[in-house]
Amino acid sequence: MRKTKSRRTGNATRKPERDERGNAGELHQKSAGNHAVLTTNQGVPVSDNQNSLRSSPRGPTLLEDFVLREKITHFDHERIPERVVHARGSAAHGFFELTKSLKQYTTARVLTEVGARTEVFTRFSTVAGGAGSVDTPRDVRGFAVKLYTKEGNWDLVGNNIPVFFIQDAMKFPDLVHAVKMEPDRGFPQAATAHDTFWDFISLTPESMHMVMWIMSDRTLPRSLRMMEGFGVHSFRLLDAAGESTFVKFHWRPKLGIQSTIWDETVKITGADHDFHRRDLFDSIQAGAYPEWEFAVQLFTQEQADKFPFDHLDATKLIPEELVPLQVIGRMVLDRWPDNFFAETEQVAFCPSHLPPGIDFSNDPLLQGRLFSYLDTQLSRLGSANFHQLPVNAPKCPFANQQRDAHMQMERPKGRVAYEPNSLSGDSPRESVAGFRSAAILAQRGEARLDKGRIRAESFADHYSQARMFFRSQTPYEQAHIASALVFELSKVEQAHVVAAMVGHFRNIDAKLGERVAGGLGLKQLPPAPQPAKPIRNLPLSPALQTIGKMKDTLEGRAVGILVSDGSDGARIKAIAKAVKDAGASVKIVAPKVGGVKLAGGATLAADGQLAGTPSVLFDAVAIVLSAEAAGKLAGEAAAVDFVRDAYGHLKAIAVDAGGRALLKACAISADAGVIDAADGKRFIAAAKTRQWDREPKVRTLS
Ligand code: HDE
Repeated sequence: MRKTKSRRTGNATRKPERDERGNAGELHQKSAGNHAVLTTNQGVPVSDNQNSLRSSPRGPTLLEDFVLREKITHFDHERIPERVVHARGSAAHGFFELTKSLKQYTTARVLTEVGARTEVFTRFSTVAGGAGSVDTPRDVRGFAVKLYTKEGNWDLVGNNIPVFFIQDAMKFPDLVHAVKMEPDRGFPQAATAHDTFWDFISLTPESMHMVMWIMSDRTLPRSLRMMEGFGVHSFRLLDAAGESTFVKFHWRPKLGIQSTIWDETVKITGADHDFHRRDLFDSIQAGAYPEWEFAVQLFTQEQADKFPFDHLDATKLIPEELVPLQVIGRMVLDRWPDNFFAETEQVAFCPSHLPPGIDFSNDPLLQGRLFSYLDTQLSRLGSANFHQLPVNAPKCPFANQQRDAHMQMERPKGRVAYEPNSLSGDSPRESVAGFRSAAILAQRGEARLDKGRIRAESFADHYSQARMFFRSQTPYEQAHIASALVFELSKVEQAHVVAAMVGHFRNIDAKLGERVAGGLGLKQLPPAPQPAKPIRNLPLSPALQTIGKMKDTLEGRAVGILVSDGSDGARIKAIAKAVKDAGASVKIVAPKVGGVKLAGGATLAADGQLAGTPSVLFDAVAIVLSAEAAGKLAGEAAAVDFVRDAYGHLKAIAVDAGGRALLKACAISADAGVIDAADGKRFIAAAKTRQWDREPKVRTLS
């Protein structure tokens, strides 16, 4: 311990050393003050970190140089295999707090001890792209939470969409191979808009419900902080008597859900590859901690028997209108990891990690996942001891007779590494409070088989919930789904794949089929495939909307104010105050990052330079310009794009006279979302939403 300290703080008796320049002017920074002495991994102090050992100043380099060899060898091995899916992710530490006990249903302490806080580590991810891909493709988002409970780790490894593409784990490798870049050409990266994906989907009717979700704006989240999370599968809660209740888990963002629109997303991708990671980082640094409510849907076997779908089928959801959500806790993320690799990259989630009192359902997709994740961690982290990494280790005591293996970090004591034993007085033994599995009796009417590769007939209805989802959306959202489908299928080269997909859409909703066919310019409507089961009109579920569920708030959002030399400082100040009072952040955007000289002569620093800070990075914009600057900026592409995109992406725009002149030069006509900069109240109200009625004026939707 003392050794570590003296190394960190420098040896008090050591004489301060001075930085030096070498023969070719290279800088040798010397250890002094709080700077530790640089050493090899064996603790040997290093005298020169700039030059390798050479036989003469101009080479060659000697094999003897163990300092060089150690450094380069370690570097060569810095990467571990990236996750085959969900490779691109961002994570944060925080806590879960229970607000309502589920004592009646479960023995799990994390769900019964009201007020207790459980540490969590939560990782959000995209699915298809590699670790270095962008944050904003059209893609499902992973929503994985590791809860370090008093009774062992609970990994709730979910997504931001409550259903999945497939019903059986057997199909997962096929699905992933189809969506990933095509293996012969190595593109497209992180995109579904290509032949192999839609070919597989066109032959997989069970995917149709998920297709509606991924083509909706849910896959274009405005922020990771504005996404819902879902455990997807049904799980079981177990009480002390071993009785079980089914449960679905939900996370609901405090800031409400919000999405961007496709054109905006594409441009955000160009402006900031790390859009979501930066947003999460910035909000935590600013103390605006992202927060979610934790909710459950509880139901019995008897209720499940009456559902018009099979809840063990992961392509189905249970509408809130059928089984209401009960909020029982909250999660707050309040600490960014110290080190991205050690924590975000090395965190190992496994849906098989559950504390006593929670249990799995028979969902065949979940059952396959119980195998896959442990296997994945062995290949990714390279050792059966991956649970010893700090981010993965339980925070409660843990002990067993497992020993050895690669990278064993522990030093177990004593001669006993087996059980039962009589030689040790303190070796770990089983407990009545240990994990138990629900004893499930065969359900009434269920086919009894000893073995068989058979898909349940109750999984056969592939279109009814897809229809329910589509028809539950607002007209704007339906238009976005239809347009997204047209966009994606326009990139597909094989005509028979396109035709097959349009056939499926006709089964989901006849008008949707026609709209997509129209958008693609098909000469005739392709035939709809024969459904395995008659399609039903289920009651609609408005809770599935995004627009309908947006919160009336500007909290956590960002507003950009475009300014120039000669801008009205008082006006800028008033807008900034109104925005901040509403809980949003403000960024000043100027032609030069050094800032501007305001009308009164004062200077105002800029947060971003115009060309590098487009309006897609904001939820609403204000444009406060001198008349002279407005004229100048009308000839500046970045300014024209700033204005046109804000308008095209349906954002509120506050303008003073200069701003109005720039809008006019960009041929933008005023509407309800273009507001006088003096009317802060109206601007804030409009900034909280999008000007949906403007959309038909700016783009043709299918
Ligand atoms: Fe995953 N999934 N998955 N998945 N999944 C992985 O495990 C897999 C599924 C999800 O931030 C892998 O550690 C199979 C559904 C998330 O580290 C892998 C099947 C849901 C993450 C794997 C599914 C998910 C993963 C790759 C079908 C939502 C990222 C890296 C049976 C409920 C966790 C890893 C993180 C990661 C397998 C389907 C969510 C390969 C076989 C359904 C959020 O093991």
